[in-house]
Amino acid sequence: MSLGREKQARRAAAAFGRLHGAAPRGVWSAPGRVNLIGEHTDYNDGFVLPFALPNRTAVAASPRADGLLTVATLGDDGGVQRAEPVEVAALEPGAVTGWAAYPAGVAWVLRGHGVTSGADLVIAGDVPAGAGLSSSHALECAVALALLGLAGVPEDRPEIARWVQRAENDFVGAPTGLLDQTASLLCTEAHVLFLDVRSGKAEQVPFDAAASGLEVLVIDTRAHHSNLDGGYGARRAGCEEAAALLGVPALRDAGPADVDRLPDRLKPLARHVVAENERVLRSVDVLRAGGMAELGPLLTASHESLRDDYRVSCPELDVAVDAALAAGALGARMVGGGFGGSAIALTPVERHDEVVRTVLAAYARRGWTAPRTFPAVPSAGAGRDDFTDE
Ligand code: GAF
Repeated sequence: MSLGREKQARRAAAAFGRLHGAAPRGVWSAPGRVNLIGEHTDYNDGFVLPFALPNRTAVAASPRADGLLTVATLGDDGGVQRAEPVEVAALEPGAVTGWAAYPAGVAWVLRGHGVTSGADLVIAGDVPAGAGLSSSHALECAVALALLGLAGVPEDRPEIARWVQRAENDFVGAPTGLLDQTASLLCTEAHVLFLDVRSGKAEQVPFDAAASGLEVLVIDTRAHHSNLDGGYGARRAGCEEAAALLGVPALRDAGPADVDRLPDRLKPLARHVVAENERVLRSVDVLRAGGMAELGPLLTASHESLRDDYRVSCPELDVAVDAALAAGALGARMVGGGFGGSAIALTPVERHDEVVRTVLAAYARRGWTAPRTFPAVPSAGAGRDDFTDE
């Protein structure tokens, strides 16, 4: 187990002990993700290529006999925030709001699959929230594994991903696709996950940027991102309308010629999805052929398409991408839903300092909060955290 993973597991277990006066039955954790390429393609039945971050959310859990679900979360300062306890049997969409809706939503979905008893959950983690790095799905996936683990239900990860999606869509109210929870549940160390969302076919593709003298630098712009704000849902609805007008099940089935048949207002959305799917396939070809630097132009083209056609970027993301490229990154793009959150820059290791310095300077010139930057390597997916006390 990585040091970071063990640290979060121990923090969650220790806080559990303090709150409940006993050790938890177990600790489960799940990572945030970076999507190398394939943005806003998942709900169009397309292709994505994420990897798991070393940053994780851990959930220390024990069953309860009284049917209540209690949730507490440990802050960075060691303070604990406790949600109002809820009865699992009484959960329904709208009954719980705010951060506690994520674990409650998972319990609500799992109740329909035989997991009906209550539990005490204590959460600790280091996935930055609102940074487009999938903190909400890390939390939901860790809670799902914890509740299933406590109930002794065998894990079917693709199925769990669909359950977590349902919690997010129908309980939390965010109309998100399958990218984030699948990444959190299926990614493995040193690989990107090539997922065909329509078929569910998932392939682990080796990814070692360091072997090519490169790194994937994450730039968290600190501009707040949320999939609940309406912009995400509007893009999704536009794609569904475009597919219906073309008479295809999803934009996955459209080609460049189809885009021209659409009304002007829908053309840019469809153009992005068609081209982005193609870029994922080309990226996988590059990686299979042992390339890495050749990913750069594909990443930048993805950003330009998200900025100009899909229109989900924002000034903070564009400045981060432009500054990184100006300082020698081979390619850069926003990741996740957009409207804030994080960008990635494929950066030669010897240009790391220069890229970071240039991005920070560009932000400082505009009077913006300094972004947080860190290189990310593909890390382990979700699982149970067994650690021993020496
Ligand atoms: C968010 C969503 F949760 C994903 O499902 C995906 O659509 C992504 O935005 C955009 O690619 O992270």
